[in-house]
Amino acid sequence: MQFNLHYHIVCKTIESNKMEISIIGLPTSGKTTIFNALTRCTADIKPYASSGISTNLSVAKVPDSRLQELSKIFRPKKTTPAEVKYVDIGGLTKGFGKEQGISGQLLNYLSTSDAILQVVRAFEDANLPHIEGSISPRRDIETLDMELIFSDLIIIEKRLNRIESSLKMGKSGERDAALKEQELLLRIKEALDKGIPIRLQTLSAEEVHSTSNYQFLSAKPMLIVINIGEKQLSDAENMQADLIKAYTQPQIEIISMCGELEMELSQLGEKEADEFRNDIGLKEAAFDVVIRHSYSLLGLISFFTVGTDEVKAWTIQKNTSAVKAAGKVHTDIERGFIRAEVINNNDFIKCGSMPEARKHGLLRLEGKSYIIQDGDIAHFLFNV
Ligand SMILES: Nc1nc2c(ncn2[C@@H]2O[C@H](COP(=O)(O)OP(=O)(O)OP(=O)(O)O)[C@@H](O)[C@H]2O)c(=O)[nH]1
Ligand SMILES: [Mg+2]
Repeated sequence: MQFNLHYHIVCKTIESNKMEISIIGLPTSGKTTIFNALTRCTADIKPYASSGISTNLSVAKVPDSRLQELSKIFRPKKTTPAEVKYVDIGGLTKGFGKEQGISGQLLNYLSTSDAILQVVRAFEDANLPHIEGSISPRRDIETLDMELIFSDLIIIEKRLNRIESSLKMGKSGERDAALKEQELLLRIKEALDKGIPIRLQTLSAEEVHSTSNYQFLSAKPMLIVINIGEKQLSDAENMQADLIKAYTQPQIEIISMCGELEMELSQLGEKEADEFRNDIGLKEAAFDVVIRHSYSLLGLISFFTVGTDEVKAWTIQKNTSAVKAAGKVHTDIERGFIRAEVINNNDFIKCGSMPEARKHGLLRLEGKSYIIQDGDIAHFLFNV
């Protein structure tokens, strides 16, 4: 079976209803600027590279017009969007993974996040020299990949040393498993040594599963954001298309945005920002685009629960069954699951109320194994 990490990486998300995305990139690529744009925060932006690891953390609500529509109909006491946690990791220098490997707090953030958002600098600014002395998004993507690969190599080497010692100790019961793991790690290491990230290596489903605990960075889903200057807006699509051509890989998506402009817009009122975007021909706000790509990268969809108390968006992995989705709402509901009443939100919004939807036969009764679709409204019937 081909390499596919989706399942393992998003299981944490399924439990927490909150996707976690770490923002990394070379110094002064605009990470904090983009973090502010995505979270409407006002973290400090400095016209020089920060020194020492610093982090900004913020939870952003996932914008979803379907949820807003449903809320208008039900007028609930509470409307709860899905959430995404962004972590902006500053102060990385070239070679950050080379000296001791990515370690401590930084490795914690990166390895526990569901996806990595890599900011790549394309904007020109003579007053703010790039650490390499020139602007080259391709080179920077490759540099960062090498850092991720290097970090994975360090983890593998440590583990191989441990396996070696335990084999010498010769506990026979564990020998077979240790030998198998050793063989797999050596194979992954050999490819990493050649500069091949794990996302491009061919591993069986079982092998992916057995290495999922290591949270290898070069296997994580990654959204690459090309940070362009305002003057490059007209050329953004071409630049993006060229990079997509060069980096079509599993687990990677590439978008571009003007970080500085998006940060300014994120501080405006919604209407004002929309008008501004219209004027300069931008179709969608950066935080909408990033969320949409993150969902698709991680294979996630949303479903809704509705009522006069609360209208809520839930994040689940594609191909989740009704009984598992119910378990996300409450474990009791999963345990005592009888049926789900399901309707697509578009159909519901057209009808305007549940009785009307029922009258038109649009409310379906589904069993445990029904696969929840993006935008479904589900009401779970259960008995415990
Ligand atoms: N012209 C231009 N400047 C930008 C853009 N995005 C960021 N900058 C500038 O680049 C500098 C660094 O931006 P930050 O967002 O702090 O960059 P960073 O990647 O967080 O930097 P470190 O945390 O120090 O690694 C600031 O002076 C920003 O104003 C952009 O899209 N266009
Ligand atoms: Mg920063």
